[in-house]
Amino acid sequence: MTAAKHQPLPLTPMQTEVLGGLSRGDKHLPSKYFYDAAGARLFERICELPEYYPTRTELAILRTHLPTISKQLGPMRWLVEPGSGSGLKTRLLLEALDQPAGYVPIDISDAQLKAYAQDLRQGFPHLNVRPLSADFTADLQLPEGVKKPVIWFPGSTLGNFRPADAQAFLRRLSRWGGGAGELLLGVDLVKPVEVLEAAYNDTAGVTARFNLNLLRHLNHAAGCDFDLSQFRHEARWNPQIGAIQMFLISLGEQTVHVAGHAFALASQEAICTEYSHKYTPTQVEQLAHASGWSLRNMYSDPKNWFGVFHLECI
Ligand code: AVJ
Repeated sequence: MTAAKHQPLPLTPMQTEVLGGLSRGDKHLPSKYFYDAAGARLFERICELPEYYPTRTELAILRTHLPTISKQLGPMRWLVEPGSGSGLKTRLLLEALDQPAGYVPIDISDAQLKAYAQDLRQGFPHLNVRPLSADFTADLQLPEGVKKPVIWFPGSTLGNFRPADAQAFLRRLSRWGGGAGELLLGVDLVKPVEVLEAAYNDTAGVTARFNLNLLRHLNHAAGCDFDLSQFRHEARWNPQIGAIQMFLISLGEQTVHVAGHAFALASQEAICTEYSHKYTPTQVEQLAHASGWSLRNMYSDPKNWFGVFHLECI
């Protein structure tokens, strides 16, 4: 078969998303593509940074309150984790649960999921691990027999959703396993802007590398030609929407290509790469209520910087 040279190749889903985001007046790139292997390693380093408080704060809350949470959940529960691989936090929860019926990690990357499940079986030889390879934001079917699941969504990953999407996602979760489950939701809370901005502008520059790595990943995986030396990292609090936004700022006038399509960038033009919404406890409760959940308990740290919300299906 001969293909005419000028005929464009069909676009991959990733290229379609990138093209869509760069075609907007306010340019965006999808934050889910931060996490290639290098990005995942950089994120692990972010979690160790002195400025990045969420991971260690959530861990401290769990260490303090897991005995209580476990008692309230009761024995023989299924634990379901959309987006598997929260490592230590999940291990602590599994250790605290009273005779868990099983654990269902859900991830889009089948290879990563299998490796994670194998690893986990080593540490928990008696645990029934049932990995599910799926897009957890789409409709999905939990394994047969998983009823009244305890859904575990830590790390303030919910903050990456725009509020309307967060609501739709929580609504979907309320129907998993036929409904009437419970949800343990970790959410980063509103706090002084200096603390928030420092967490995303660390002095060691790891977050900057994490942000720029998105371009490197897209160059490899989506046929782009971003010149990483022509962008700088910026993160700032957006008070209108209550979110930290990360940007890559074009250092000069330039043209970038995505699968043969050209995009002009003005000097200082910003590409938004991530939203990290922060909530007050009241806002979380309202969001939960609007999507089929009611609050059983909220656990926090002494400074109220992070919340672990125990929700139950209405
Ligand atoms: C993993 C999405 C919760 O928003 O704080 C860390 C990702 N971005 N530093 C966050 C992130 C920059 C993180 N989440």
